[in-house]
Amino acid sequence: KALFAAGLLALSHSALAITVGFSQVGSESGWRTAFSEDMKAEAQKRGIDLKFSDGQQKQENQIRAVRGFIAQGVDAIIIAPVVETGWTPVLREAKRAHIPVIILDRNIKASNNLYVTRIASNFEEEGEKVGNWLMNKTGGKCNIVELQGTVGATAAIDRAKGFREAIAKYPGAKIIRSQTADFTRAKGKEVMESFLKAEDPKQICALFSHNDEMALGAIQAIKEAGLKPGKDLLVVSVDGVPDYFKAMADGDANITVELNPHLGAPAYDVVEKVLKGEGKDIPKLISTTGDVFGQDTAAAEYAKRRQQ
Ligand code: GZL
Repeated sequence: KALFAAGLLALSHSALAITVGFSQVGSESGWRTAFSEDMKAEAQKRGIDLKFSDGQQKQENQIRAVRGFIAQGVDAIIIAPVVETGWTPVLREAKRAHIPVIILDRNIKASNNLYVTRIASNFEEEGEKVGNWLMNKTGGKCNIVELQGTVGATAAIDRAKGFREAIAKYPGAKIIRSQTADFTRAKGKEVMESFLKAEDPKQICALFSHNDEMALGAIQAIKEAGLKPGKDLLVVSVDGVPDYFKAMADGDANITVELNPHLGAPAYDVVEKVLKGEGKDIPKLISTTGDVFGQDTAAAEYAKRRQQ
């Protein structure tokens, strides 16, 4: 009898547990892995059965994973899309299967009746905040090289846009080189090396990197070229990963705009609301944008973050 009761309990428990399929971009940056860890930890905390899929930065892997979640009949699907186009067909399949979809972080070009909401930072604002800081620091006179994020990713498209808007009114501010380094540290180093060969390094006033990971690679290249990053060549970026706070504390980088990696709680709040039938008044965009952090608080912030 006890065995039977235990079986029932287990059954009822599993019946109660929400199953969520999460299709993640990949593990290209420290920010991305912090985001993934948060999604797993928060699911664990809430007793949510999370099916996690790492897309290795390829959209076809992400779409295949979403199709798998639909076939498994998960209760909800969460997608962190690598690029903005190409999502409509698979989102329609999820809709036909009556599985709610939530978009996290980067944006997609698809009708917003195909997903419940998007939770993200305002990437354009991030680019503007970096541009404004740099113009204040340099009095609007600066030859800038730019490491762009993944081609087709709204984080890259909009950070580039916001940065350009911020520097547009300064005729002395010029972007003299711009190239994608796919948000990774290795490519960031590689592309920065090519910039330093193509230009007279003494003519480069600043590096604007779309994320800290690429900036950390570029800092190595700047040092190997015999220059002092953060001094001879200003370094400004986005994300706020611990290693970058260390670089700022060491004087090798100047500022970053923090990007919140803790998207688990707001995402699962939406899932739980929708599954209880309370999803109708959820806004189509839930967005927060981080603050600018600099060298003055870097050591303290680093000490706080590396323990997390
Ligand atoms: C932006 C996010 C970017 C991070 C990078 O929200 O999509 O992707 O800035 C990551 O670190 O690769």
